[in-house]
Amino acid sequence: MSDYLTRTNHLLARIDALATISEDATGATVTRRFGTPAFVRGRALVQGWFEAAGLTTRLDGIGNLRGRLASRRPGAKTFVLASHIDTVVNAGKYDGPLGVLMGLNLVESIIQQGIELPFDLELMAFSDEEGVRFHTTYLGSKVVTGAFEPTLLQKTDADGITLAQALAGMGGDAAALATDALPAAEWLGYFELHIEQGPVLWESGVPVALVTAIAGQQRVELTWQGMAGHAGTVPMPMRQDALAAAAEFVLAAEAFALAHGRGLVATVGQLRIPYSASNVIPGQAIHSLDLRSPDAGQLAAAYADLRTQAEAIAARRGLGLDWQLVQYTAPVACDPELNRLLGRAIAASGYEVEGLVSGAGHDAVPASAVAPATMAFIRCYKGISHNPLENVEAADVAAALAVAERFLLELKDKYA
Ligand code: HGY
Ligand code: MN
Ligand code: MN
Repeated sequence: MSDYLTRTNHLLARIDALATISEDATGATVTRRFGTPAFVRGRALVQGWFEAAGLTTRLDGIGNLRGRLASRRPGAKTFVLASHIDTVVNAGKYDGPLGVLMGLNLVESIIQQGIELPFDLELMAFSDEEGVRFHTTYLGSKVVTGAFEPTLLQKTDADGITLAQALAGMGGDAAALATDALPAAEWLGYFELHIEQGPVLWESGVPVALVTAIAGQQRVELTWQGMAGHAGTVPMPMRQDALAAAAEFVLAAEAFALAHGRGLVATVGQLRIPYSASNVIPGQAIHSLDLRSPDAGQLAAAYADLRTQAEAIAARRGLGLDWQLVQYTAPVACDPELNRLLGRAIAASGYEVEGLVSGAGHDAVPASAVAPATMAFIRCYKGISHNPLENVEAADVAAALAVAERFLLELKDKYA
């Protein structure tokens, strides 16, 4: 068995161990949202592995786990290897943790081989990439890149707990967030390994690919305000049914994205009806809208068009509409020079060099604002993600590990 396959089996065993830690006490599903006790337990397990590898670790104010391997070169800059350890609800095991534990395996190998790097390596396990709890993503990487906006501390979760309160509850430190940033001048680059979360590599049979760009996102919350009423007595033409209006908009968003081909995607993933009952006409409906495109112009046009359509639906049905932009992240291009080196590592490992655009957001987005950043995608089962069926083949992970190790050695030579 190749050394990489042996190493892969070891890190996949760690993935399985981490996956047993969940907010779901039955263990039937994997959920570790930012700041929850399950998240803290999972992070502690990973921190133990960081320390066993010989990394100097710390937990920063936003709850990121950070492990540093210092170079002997005076004044060395820092190259960051990272991904996230928070999850969505009822998640797969690999989205996030695979990148962190592959990064750890690379660092372990560098230490064991006694390889001297001309730069510091900082391995980061970000605390909140998904944004599931506070509906705004990249909280961990925004702190590290100096992009965290203090107003975010007042954001509340579904239980009315503010981010500031959540930090206090998990041992975080809101006062430290500004100083937890890695100064822009110290960054050498950023590299993230992540499952593709899409079907391209699965269909092509290629185990690993470089990422050329990451799609932009618009996350919106819509609140439809109608009139609750008796399901048996209010004639249909007199209703102001908030859920019917929301449903009409959901289908309009789907139709709009379908009409615009692969570039644009639109998703309504969350919807709630306050005070819902089977015999009550919904008076209010609140739902998300997640719009993505690699093209900033297409994203802006879709956002404007769908907002106009929503307002027209509300007017025609006699409802109020509150349209709140929760978060906007622009599309980003990955660094051409890092991709040149990563492409060389892929080719040298015997694989065709494929470049993919990521429809999923990643912590490489905030990182790209302060440093050259790129990613490598690992083939995953049918491209399924954000789903317990998420899976990888050990051979594909081993292939990506070999490529990533070659990439780090390419960087070593470049900065020697
Ligand atoms: O939503 C995303 O794109 C990522 O999984 N956070
Ligand atoms: Mn992810
Ligand atoms: Mn995800």
